[in-house]
Amino acid sequence: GTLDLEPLPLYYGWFLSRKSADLLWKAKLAFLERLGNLKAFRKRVKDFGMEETKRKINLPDYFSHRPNILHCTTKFTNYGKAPGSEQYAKLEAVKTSNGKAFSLTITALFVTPRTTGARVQLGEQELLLWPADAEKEAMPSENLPKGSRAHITLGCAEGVESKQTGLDLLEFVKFQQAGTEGEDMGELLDGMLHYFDKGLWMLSLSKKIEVKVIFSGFYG
Ligand code: 2AM
Repeated sequence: GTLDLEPLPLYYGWFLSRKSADLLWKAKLAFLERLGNLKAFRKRVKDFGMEETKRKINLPDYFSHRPNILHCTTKFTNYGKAPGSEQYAKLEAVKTSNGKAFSLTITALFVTPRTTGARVQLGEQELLLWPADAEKEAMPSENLPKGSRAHITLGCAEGVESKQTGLDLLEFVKFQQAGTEGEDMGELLDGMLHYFDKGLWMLSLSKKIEVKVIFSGFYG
């Protein structure tokens, strides 16, 4: 078919509408502002390469690399060079979903010494677009649920690539799979804050955020 002659995108994913992106960005800023001012956080910043401080920590500045377009990557195809790219592009769901609108559910926001992101809970329809090996590729020795890597990168620390956000999310998932919900740090904004080991913070939202998205390839 003609598909063989068409270049593959850099990646496929769901792209947030302008309105949804603004909403999520505001939620992120509120979270970072509050977390950076929290005593419990200011006391646990060793993994962030900082010293305990009485002053507010500027987390929006710490995550200095901000994505241009908020999106949830489904498959990084690297113009066809990444393993499994052709197969993915040929999936019936991928072909029929191009340019189609979806709604994604965000259940949590998280911060690690490397990245900050939003956890995305995929529904049945969305899972059809999720690569079968996404979690295995990231963590070959683990058996993590399909879709558990799904996220929206909201920022990266200096020198960190955005790919890291999904890997960081899987660190939380590993804890949760092992039955560890982290240390309860109480309520923060519209959720419950949990601290896991090694600078991993997660805000589980009591009211999930729904975002409007369009599925498509990104060519860069
Ligand atoms: P992200 O999905 O965590 O933000 C372009 O680089 C996009 O593809 C980014 O959104 C990035 O990370 C994602 N990406 C880059 N390399 C990747 C890889 N090897 N596996 C999965 N996603 C990757």
